[in-house]
Amino acid sequence: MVHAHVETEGRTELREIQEKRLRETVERAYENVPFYRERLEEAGVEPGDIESIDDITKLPMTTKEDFRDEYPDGLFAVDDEEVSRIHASSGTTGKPKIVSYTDDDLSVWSEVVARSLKAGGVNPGDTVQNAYGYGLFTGGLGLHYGVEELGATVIPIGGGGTQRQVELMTDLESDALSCTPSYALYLAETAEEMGYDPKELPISTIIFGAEPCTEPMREEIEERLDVNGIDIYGLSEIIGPGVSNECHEAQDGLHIWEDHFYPEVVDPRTGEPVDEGEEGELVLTTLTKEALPVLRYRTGDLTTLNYDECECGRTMVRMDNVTGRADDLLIVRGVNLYPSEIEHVVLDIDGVAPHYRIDLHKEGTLDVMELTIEKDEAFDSDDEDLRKEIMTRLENVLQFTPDDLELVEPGGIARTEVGKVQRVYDHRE
Ligand code: DLL
Repeated sequence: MVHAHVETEGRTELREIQEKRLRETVERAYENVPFYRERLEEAGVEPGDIESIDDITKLPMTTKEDFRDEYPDGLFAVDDEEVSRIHASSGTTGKPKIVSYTDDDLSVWSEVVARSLKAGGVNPGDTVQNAYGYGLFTGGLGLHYGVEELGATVIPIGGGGTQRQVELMTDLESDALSCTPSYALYLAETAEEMGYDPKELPISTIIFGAEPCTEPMREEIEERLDVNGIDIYGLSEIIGPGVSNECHEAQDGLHIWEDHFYPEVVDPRTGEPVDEGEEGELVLTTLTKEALPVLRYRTGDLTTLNYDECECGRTMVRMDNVTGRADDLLIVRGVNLYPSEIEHVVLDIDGVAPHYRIDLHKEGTLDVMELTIEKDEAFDSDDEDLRKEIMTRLENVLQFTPDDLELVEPGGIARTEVGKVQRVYDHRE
């Protein structure tokens, strides 16, 4: 069962929709955004040159820096009066990226989030407790209106206040929870401390996103709370949550709502398209956005596209779960490592809790990595054995071991109650 008929549309028909919408989007960007007109002219492209989807590669790419340079509204394609809502994504450095929506954009957003929820196994009539932060962050309001569009009930509790979340969830018999994966674990721990068995909580689905979640982390969430953990992906620059979502039937990749967002995957170093099925950086083009059309946006997120048929019947392409970003890459003593690779190895080991941090320092000219890992509640063996096992596995799988490995007691790593979790602290600058 799908939310919208187009989710099972034939690929040929879908392509026709995409082509028509791509032409309209390029036209809109060219006519209304001086930045895009200039970029297209530099590239020697006119809107009329874009006839088929394959012509998309003629278009220049848009980057995070372009959003920063055009701060606050240089990329907007409509007058202020037509803008119904503003959101912003706070980067760790510099100005936030400001994004805008017309009424129609907001309708599209609710629609794609409703599709996402339905794909994730949430149904009209269900109650969804929305624990994403409300405000400039797109998570809160994005999920909120999607739940309403689906015909489900939303509890707009927002982030934090975890004891209250647990109580309300129990009293109101919430069917689903939407939050970051790290918060789902924190909620499970809090429930335990309050004397609840997390498995007995009424929720059967968690719609998690906004930060990476490796497979061992997902298993931990599903097992601890006895839920289905469903991945929702999105980013402010494109719309917010609801660019793609896993279906509960297959739980094997996230269907991209391709009638609104056109995906490509490129080599992060060269920007050239990779072969089908190869990993690379996701590049997205909006196909219907009015206030902020975005051409070939380099998301920084690493994934692969899978055009195989899905058992759920949806025909829309699937992307792999995003477990890393091109700019997450750590270069430590000349070795290239993604934090998600370390997480994958470490969380698979018995005795380890899904909480860790990576600290990088300089000692003279040498990079030094300190890995701090929390022991699991059930762990009752020798620390030295666990330490050895972690080191051996890291060496065997990644040919890399940290300079210092510290094991801490359960609860020893600070939790993130609001916002996105931070696991890497690079003190080298
Ligand atoms: O995080 C939108 C969102 C809200 C998505 C709620 C899902 C749920 P931004 O703050 O602009 O928007 O951050 C976007 O977060 O480029 C990814 O790097 C990361 N991200 C988002 N969803 C996922 C996910 C929201 N499911 C950036 N898995 C993106 C991994 C994700 N990373």
